[in-house]
Amino acid sequence: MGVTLIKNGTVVSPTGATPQDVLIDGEVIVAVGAPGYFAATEEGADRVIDATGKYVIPGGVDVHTHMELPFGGTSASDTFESGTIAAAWGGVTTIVDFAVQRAGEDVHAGLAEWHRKADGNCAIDYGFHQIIGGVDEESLKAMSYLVEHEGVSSFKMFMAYPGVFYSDDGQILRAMQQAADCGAMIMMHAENGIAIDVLVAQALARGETDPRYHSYTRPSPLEAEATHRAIVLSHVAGNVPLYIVHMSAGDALEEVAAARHHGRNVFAETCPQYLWLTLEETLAKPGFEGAKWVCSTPVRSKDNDPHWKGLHGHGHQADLWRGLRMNELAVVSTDHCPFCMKDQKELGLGNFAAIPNGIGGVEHRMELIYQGVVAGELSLERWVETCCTTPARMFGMYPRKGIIAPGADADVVVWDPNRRTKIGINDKHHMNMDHSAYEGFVIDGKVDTVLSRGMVVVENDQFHGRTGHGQYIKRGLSQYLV
Ligand code: DUC
Ligand code: ZN
Ligand code: ZN
Repeated sequence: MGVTLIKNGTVVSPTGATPQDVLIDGEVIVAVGAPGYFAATEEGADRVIDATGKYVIPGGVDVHTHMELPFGGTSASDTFESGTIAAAWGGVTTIVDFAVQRAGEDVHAGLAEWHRKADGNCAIDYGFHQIIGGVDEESLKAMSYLVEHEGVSSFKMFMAYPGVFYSDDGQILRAMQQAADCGAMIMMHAENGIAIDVLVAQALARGETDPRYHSYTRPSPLEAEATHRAIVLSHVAGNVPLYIVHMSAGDALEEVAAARHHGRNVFAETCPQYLWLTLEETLAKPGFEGAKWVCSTPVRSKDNDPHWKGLHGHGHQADLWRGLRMNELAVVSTDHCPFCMKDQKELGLGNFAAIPNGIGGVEHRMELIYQGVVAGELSLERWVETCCTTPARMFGMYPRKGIIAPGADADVVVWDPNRRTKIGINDKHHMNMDHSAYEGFVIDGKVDTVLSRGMVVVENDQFHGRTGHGQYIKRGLSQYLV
């Protein structure tokens, strides 16, 4: 790989956008200097990337993906190989995926299974969170072991999906106490799954089987209520750091904002689907097409959820964009959980509750949130902060990941604001899916060049990476706590 110089670009960090040159030696950024400062080095450099008129940003960090997740009677359609290649195409250089443990299963075996799936198969670096789907003495002990020895410092729990991943309040409290004890973060899928199951059964009994009922039976107050309950439990458990995943609703966001106002270590992420997609334009399409957008938490109504008008009378999306600006939402991830329509989503023909839950988006997060910058929803700095820097800090990977700085891994994206990206199955689309959730979206910007630990993996609209280049990242504790 040798020495790489990226010159004439504008380096963007959470604190500003400044003209700077970036010098890379091997896998690491060794210096960042004023434009022209490395001119003497240029001749001996192995590669010079001219970033004139372009932004130079840290590689994207997507801390919520599900490659090869067995779920809903099938498995997420991206392997670690196809999913990390698609991620690289989208300017993502680190993912954190979820190893799985269910009730009665061994946590160590679950983690080993995820290593088996990923090792040698990733094009970019990766880490793991651990899902705790069964709380017992063994799994509690394993949590501390994983933090200390395995580089897994965050544990996802579910207040939804009874009979699959669900934990009751007592089990959640117990796991939170364990996390508080070992310094870990609890990640929470906050939806009241017991109440949702009642609404689902009632809808099906009325013959309401179309995909749109997936959202109607998961109304936002049940997300807000679960968010509130998780916050209370985390307080009682000794103020364990709590991170609410895939937040979709303004009323849930209010709960996080209130906790943060009280100085609590309560955080939340949202995902592009909640910022850009609406029930009316996706799930509610005629026939079965809406199945493409069945995910949980659900895509919500534009402005008149039948159960909830939107906190400020303007629907949820405006609340979420504001939350991102205000740091009530600290991170944008994707919850990348792709399923094809054929043979996968089709399992729910005639029964929305049997449609595998998930949307694929790992390739498009940087693009879709950049479009928020173009639309005036977010600053350039905040784009980088929510998609690169904070995810790295939140989950113990900083400053190796998430920043352009001496000593950091040379995970770098050159971003061209003067070109466009057309998303769609016959346009930009590298995920292993037979459709795109963002078909027809046009982005006023484009991934130009992507480096993963100094290696050029995307350049000139070509993939130059290598399966197996990606390394496992042993993570430390969160570096984002107040
Ligand atoms: N939500 C999804 O949409 N898919 C996987 C799991 C989840 O919580
Ligand atoms: Zn979830
Ligand atoms: Zn998820």
